Amino acid sequence: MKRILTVQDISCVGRCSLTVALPIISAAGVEAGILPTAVLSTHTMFKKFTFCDLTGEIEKISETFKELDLDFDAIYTGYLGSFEQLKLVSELFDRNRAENCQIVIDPVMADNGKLYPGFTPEFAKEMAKLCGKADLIVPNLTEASFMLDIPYNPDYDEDYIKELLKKLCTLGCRRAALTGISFDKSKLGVYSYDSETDEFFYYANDYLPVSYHGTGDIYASSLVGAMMCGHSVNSALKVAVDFTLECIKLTMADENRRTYGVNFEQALPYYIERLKKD
Ligand code: PXL
Repeated sequence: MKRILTVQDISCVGRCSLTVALPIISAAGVEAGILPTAVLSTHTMFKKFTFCDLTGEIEKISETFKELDLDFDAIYTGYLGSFEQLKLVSELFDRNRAENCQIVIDPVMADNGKLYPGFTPEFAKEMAKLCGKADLIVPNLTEASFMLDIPYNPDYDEDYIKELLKKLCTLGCRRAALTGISFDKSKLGVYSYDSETDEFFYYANDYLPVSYHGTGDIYASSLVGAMMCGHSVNSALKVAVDFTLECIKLTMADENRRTYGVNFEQALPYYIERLKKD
């Protein structure tokens, strides 16, 4: 069985970061090791939340993994909250990256043209440096724009996206995949570029006119799960688009839904079936 390590916070309620990554990766039949970077009562989009920083644990845990020869088939990072955490995670990559370990970075920090609370343009530039160490990064258009220090342009065309993807790979990562890309109002998907083969790839499924918090974490987690159970990167990018859409459909259909998160739990049986196909 493959084992991954995912490094991100625990938001106790709100369906994001580890409370999403752990069940989704487990559903893929992959062991999910976790390194919690902080414990919050909810994610930071709630009007009130507690925050307990675990930055001081990162190096100790990482060194202990190394001493115990615990290795990982992938290291997947999500929300990271400070410059210090970026530095420590960069060191963790150097220390805990075994041969053939895939590093996947979701540079969670912004959406819809705006940084999330607590993030700055300087942080985005440091995140860009961390992304240079990845095999695959999965920013949305806003995160990509902040990391490259260019204006956010939601009126893009295909040439613009291709150019952006090439620029993202000049950060040093092998592949970049831009999430939430749409060229017509009926479809939404992912556009990726592999700098080693010089190949682009686009896959889209139905676009639904709603926006729920946490879909990015669901996308990245289901992508890593699919990659770890034998899907090629392009096939895993597709699985994650289809699963995220299924989660959104179920959320829309839930009349009693709470005001946060996505009903990914009810879509897990779909994910398990979807993983059996290309
Ligand atoms: O969904 C991304 C995320 C993860 N963790 C925390 C967040 C957010 C987005 O706002 O606040 C703590």
